[in-house]
Amino acid sequence: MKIFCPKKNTNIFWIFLFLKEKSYMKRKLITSALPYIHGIPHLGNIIGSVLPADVYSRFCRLKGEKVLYICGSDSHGTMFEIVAEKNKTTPKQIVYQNHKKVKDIFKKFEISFDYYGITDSKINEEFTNHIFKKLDENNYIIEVEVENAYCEKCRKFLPDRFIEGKCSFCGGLARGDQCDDCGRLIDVKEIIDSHCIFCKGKIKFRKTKHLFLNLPKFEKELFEFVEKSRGWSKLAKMETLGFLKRGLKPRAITRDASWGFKVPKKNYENKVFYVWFDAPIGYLSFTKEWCLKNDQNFEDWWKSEDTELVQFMGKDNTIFHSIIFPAMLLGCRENWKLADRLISCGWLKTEGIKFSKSRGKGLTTEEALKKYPADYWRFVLISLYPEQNDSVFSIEVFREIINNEFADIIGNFIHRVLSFCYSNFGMIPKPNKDNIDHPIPEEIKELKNISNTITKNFEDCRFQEALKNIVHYGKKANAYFNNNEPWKKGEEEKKEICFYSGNLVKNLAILIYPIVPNFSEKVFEFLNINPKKLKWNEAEKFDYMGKIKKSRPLIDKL
Ligand code: B3M
Ligand code: ZN
Repeated sequence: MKIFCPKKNTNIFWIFLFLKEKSYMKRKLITSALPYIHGIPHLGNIIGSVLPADVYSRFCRLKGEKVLYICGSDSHGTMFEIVAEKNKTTPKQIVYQNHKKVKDIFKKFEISFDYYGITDSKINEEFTNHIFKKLDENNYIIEVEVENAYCEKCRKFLPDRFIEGKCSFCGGLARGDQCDDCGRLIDVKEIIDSHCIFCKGKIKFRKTKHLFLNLPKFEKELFEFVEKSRGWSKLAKMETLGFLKRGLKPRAITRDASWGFKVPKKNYENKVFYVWFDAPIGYLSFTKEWCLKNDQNFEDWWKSEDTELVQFMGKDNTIFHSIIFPAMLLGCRENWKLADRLISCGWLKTEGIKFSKSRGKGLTTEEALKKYPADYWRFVLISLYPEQNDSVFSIEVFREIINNEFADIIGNFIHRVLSFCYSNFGMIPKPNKDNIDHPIPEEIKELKNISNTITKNFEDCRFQEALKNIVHYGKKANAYFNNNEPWKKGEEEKKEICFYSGNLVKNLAILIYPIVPNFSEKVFEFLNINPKKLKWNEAEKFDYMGKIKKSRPLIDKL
């Protein structure tokens, strides 16, 4: 690949390069909410956290940043007891059997984790105990006598998830401490007509002691943390400020259950940590596990100013990441890093209902991948990314987006240009000009501006907007090729149009790479470009020429 150097007549260029290099040095730790694996993830789980985090990780890597993208299976919680009971097996068995399956599905979905762990790990247990002990030493843990739900027929305390009823806010289905329909956290005592999910028996309340994280003690610090935060998604910020303004209450961190990490404290031997206590600690543990495997320094990632922590999640997970987990970390007084950016998104709905694993709603990823390749799903899901409002998925919408945008605009442009260049020159030809950068056709200048906007969209985690602009880019690129009618032109002009169009193909393939990496890699193959050597900023350049391969249509219309 031939590269043209910018004019080196000012110091500004070097200062710019220096700053750019510096920003490259910054480490980026990217996390996506840990999926519960009592079932197989559905499309809502993919769009809710792993896909946007993957798109962002791919974008940052292309920009040359040092990225560590971690995630893992959330393997505790009472749902496992329910599923195990239904399947006449143990939670442990369900966990390890599903962990393997889920990992495999994410792989097929081209999710580029640097590390995918599981919260039921030794290191996570050590971290959980450590953080608990620190919080306890620092007097942030209080013992509270509570009245908890008890089923007399089953003769046991019922953890939240074993209770169902009507949400007192919206009348929807409340399951445990959260309403599935409005997403609000609710006190199980406030659930209307609450009953035991095993025997359908009515629930009684009995006294028992639990450990609580004394959240009100963190109010001031948390306000400061949220107020000075930058680059959070609107949803994350709104939700968090609303929650803080309503005033914080202590939150239980233990449960009367048998599956989970045992609580290392006298009189609590028969209880386990609440899943939301050890799950976010998984972010630390997975980083540590990765560091051990890769000979890296763990503290660089979790205690250094030079690391930016960016966390992705669905909106129902926001408070755990913006309030509770930060309070747990602050309370250790050990200088743990808090999230720099929190990106939460709305829900992907189908027929007006949120996708839900436990209620068996929506397509599972397994089913989805049997129907169409991963890139098709990635394209559609990002196009529907519920950045601020919930969005609705249907197979008709899917078909429309694939046919009208992915196939007709992007795929078609790429195939037409490459076929034309191949049959005329066997290559992206060099135009007969001394300086390719001068003068640039007006249409190409406009496209350069669009690609700058796309870069900004990715930086801001506005992925839906990014894809919208990529499709717009594809449209404009198509127009450039069509309006210039190279097939009617003489040799010289034809060369110039093919040169620019070929570069538009390359640039488009770079811009869309974070969203549909497989697709782009096929385009790079036609262009004889090694994708491993590509950098994001090459998407603005018009300097590529060279032999190409015969292309073929990449996206089949549905
Ligand atoms: N497992 C919730 C969920 O899958 C939960 C996220 C944990 S992130 C630490 O929706
Ligand atoms: Zn019962």
